[in-house]
Amino acid sequence: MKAPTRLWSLVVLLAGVVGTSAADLTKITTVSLNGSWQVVEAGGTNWLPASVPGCIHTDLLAAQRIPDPFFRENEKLVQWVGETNWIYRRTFLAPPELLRHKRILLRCDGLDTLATVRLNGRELGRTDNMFRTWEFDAREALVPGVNIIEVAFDSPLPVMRERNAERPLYEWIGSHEPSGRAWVRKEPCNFGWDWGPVLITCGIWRDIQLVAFDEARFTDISIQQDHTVKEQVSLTVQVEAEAVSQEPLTAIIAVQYGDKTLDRTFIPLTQGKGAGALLIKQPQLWWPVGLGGQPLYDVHVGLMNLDTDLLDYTVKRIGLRTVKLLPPDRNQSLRLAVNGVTVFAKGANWIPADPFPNRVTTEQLQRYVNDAVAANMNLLRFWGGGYYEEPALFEACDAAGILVWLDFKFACSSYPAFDPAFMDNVRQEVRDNVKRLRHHPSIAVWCGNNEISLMTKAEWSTNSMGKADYDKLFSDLIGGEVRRLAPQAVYVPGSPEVGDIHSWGVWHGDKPFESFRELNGFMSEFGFQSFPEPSTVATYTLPQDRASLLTPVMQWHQRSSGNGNQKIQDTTARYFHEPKDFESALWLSQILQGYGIKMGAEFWRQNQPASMGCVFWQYNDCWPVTSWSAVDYYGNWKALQYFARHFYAPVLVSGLENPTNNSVAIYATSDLREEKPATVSWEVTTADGTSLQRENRRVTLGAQASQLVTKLDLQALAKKHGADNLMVWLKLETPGQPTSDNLVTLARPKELPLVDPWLQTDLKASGKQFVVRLDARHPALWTWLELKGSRARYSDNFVHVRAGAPVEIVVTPDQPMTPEQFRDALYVHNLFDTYNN
Ligand code: BMA
Repeated sequence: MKAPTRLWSLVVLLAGVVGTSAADLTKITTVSLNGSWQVVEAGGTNWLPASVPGCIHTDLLAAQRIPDPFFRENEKLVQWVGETNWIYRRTFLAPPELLRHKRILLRCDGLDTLATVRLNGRELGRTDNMFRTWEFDAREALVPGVNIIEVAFDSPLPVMRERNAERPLYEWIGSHEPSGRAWVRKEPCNFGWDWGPVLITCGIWRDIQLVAFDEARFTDISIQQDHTVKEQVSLTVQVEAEAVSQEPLTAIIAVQYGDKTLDRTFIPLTQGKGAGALLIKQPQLWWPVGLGGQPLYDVHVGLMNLDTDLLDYTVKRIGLRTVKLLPPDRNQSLRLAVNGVTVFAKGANWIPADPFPNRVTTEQLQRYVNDAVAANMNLLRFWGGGYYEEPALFEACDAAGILVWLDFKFACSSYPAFDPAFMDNVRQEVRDNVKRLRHHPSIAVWCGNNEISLMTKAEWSTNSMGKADYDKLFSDLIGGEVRRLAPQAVYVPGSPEVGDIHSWGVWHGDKPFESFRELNGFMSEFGFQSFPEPSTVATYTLPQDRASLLTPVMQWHQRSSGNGNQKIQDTTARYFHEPKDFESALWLSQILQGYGIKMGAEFWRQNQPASMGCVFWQYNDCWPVTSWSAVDYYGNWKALQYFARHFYAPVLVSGLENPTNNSVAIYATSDLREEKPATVSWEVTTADGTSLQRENRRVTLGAQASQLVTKLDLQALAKKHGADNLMVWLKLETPGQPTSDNLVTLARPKELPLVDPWLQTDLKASGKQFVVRLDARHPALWTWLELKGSRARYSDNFVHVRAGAPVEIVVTPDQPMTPEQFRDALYVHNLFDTYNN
């Protein structure tokens, strides 16, 4: 097609001169209906102010109609909210230019969940899936001037009860949780989970707007990459448009990197469809963090009529990469390969950051992702019991090089795959979300569900989902849609299912941490709980609730089956001495958790490629609670997150003790893509720090490999000083990388005859930061800083301090502090003083 000159100027315009603001120049009129609404209990008259996007609980909180559901056992007091039907409404002015359009849609990006939508009293439609994008024809119902929109939400509970009474669906649920959630396409963990409250909410949880146009608009844009020819990547951009008129349509496509337009093309659309190719020479590939950079390219797409009016415009930010998930073979586990390079996956499982998604800010999401990078993770698994996350979370992962294992939102329950209406609903949900998300380079794996294969048997029964229906839903329907809409994407029907492992013998099976070492593979879940820190516990307790770990309020903020708090206490007693008080017990549980997870993580890294993934359960929390998380609800790093920064470091020295023959194997592990010279050194001391033996060895770290450096035979030293008394201090130094330090003991920490470390603290203020220098006469294990009453970032924490090896920790308080205030607030703890000495 010959391009008129105006077209070329549009191309230039699209490809950078005005960038994304080109969207404002299209012939589509949008009117946002976000903002101030009102809400009332169905049948009532007492309208309260409401916010959109939002949900009923945050509206009731703002109107002071409910207490904070996180405080003590208040959750019980607000259960009526989830049982109630609610009506949202607002008025808005329809400007004349809106009403002049031929097609006017009401577009709802998220309605949670059973909603009836009315405009000026006329029903536009009903919804039954919070994960779908709903569009309704609004043209007939709109009037000039003032309009009233109303969205009425029914409680999902009656439907769940009714349908489950007819045909119960087997599910794993906690004792406070309602049955039958699988009947409703709503965030599964909104009904509670073994780390989350039962706060069944409703509302307009994403944007709502009117979208009006006369000629056409985009309905779909997909981009495929071809990496088969060296030094170039070709893109195939497929475009679909909805046309109101018969007029010919053209799409213009341009790809831009920084402010440089690399290629552009025009595609005439036939019946609203067309595809065009773009070529990128000398492509800069996107890599997971640690293996390379994260360059992002913008694909601009404009839609035009014969007069070259810009009808619609959009931009997709992509990264150039290939991803494969390679099946386990003889000596290698399931593993990811990005751009042909295998990746040892290091990460954790992401859960929703709040029961009320509207409370989660973009800044918070970015911080979580930055914190994952800071802890040397390269993968987050967005677990299947939550919701399909906001673009901001995917964008943060794209920019940071965090790979995403993305579960579709099905978890721990059998689902009614025998019900055609349910299947149709899921099909739409999958289409909406695959189309919305597939361009993100961070998404490495799409996964049908969490753990449903574990409850699937040949036939349906009171404790199983039938295999044929399982396959119909997860392989045929969801898998089929992913293959069709994102043919280059990796899809697996479930986790664990394709060689990944959920290892729960330790927490749910009461096995010792050492049993993590009985398995190799791609560990997509394993975990152990800890309490949040005292400042977080203080947010949901009164002093009397802190009398012990087992008070009713402490138990309420613990949702694991079995007695979770007791389990933490019992496990603490297996590895450590009894903590001297409540706060020490909280902190010690975090050290215990970090100690256990480290044992697994280091072992699996040592054993690559027999293990090629370590993704612990769980990264974050959705409320202040005792759980498996590494970062608590308020974003505080638990000890585990600091431990992860070390055990996930690109270059790691670690040990494997064998108390039966008093030996310690020393491993050096590197995720770097090139070989490196390194020095590994070790020193054996007694628990009071007396040096018994030291040695070092020069090694070549293999690229992306792990090696046994040496095996120390400590028989003689054990005989002389006692095996429990021995500590092996490891160090690995390699140019350009932080030093990796580690400590291995033959005995569990409680057997170590530790002495008072005589810890010395020195403070230096430097701008908004404080440098805390720690020095000790004897080993001070897991030394940590606490700023009472203030939140802060710590460059490290829970570190071992030894005589002659002072440690400096940089503390950045969230709010500025004077040196005096800092000194008063600072507490320095270590393992020794958690005990009654
Ligand atoms: C796994 C997860 C979650 C759960 C966790 C802890 O099963 O998939 O469902 O929260 O274990 O029990």
